[in-house]
Amino acid sequence: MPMFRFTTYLLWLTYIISASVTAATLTVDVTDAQGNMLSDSVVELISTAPLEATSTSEITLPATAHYEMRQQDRVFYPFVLAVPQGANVDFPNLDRTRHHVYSFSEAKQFELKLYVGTTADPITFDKAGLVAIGCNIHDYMQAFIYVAKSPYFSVSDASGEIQLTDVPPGEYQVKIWHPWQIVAPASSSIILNDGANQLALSVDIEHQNKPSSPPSGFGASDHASHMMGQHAK
Ligand SMILES: [Cu+2]
Repeated sequence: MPMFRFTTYLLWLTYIISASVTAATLTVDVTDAQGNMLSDSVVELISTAPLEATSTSEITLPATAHYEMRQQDRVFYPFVLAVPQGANVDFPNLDRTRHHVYSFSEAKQFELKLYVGTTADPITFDKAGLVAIGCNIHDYMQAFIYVAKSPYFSVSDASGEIQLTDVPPGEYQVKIWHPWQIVAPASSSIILNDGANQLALSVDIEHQNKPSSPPSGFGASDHASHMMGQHAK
């Protein structure tokens, strides 16, 4: 009996301690090798402590979250989208030109044949990994969907900054990815404490221009017209 009580007491103590733990936030500043702020980098935190891993798996996907890879002015937006594994992503076409969105990536192969407006069903990204998105009509159109294993991930903004909030304190493996990286950066590890945490990361990239729509009448839309046997716009 006393043993039982002691165990119960310990369980309660553990419960109280874990319940009192406040969430960590992490601010990551991402730069290239020259120190320039780098947007469109994905940072993902993967728990390396078994206890945290359990709690991570219990965290359900933000099912209500709406993920979207739109086509506007014959460009995909956003250029880099990060979603949790299992997310549904819509591909609305805001152009009057039809697009033919596809991916041949191992993490997800799909094809949305020539369409205008919103496709009927979203595409489900059920496998973690990287999905390169293209358009069959407009070769220069390109975007990436990073399907994260962990619920703790984000994409760096124009100032190269990433904010991760409500992360359980603990030890994490830090993965970083950028579409123009020269080699896959080695992952690092971090111990997140209650409250604010800071991290600076850099990725060696080969600078490129983000896909942008060519001047009206150039190549792409003419090509589309031929493909469809009619004027797209
Ligand atoms: Cu297109």
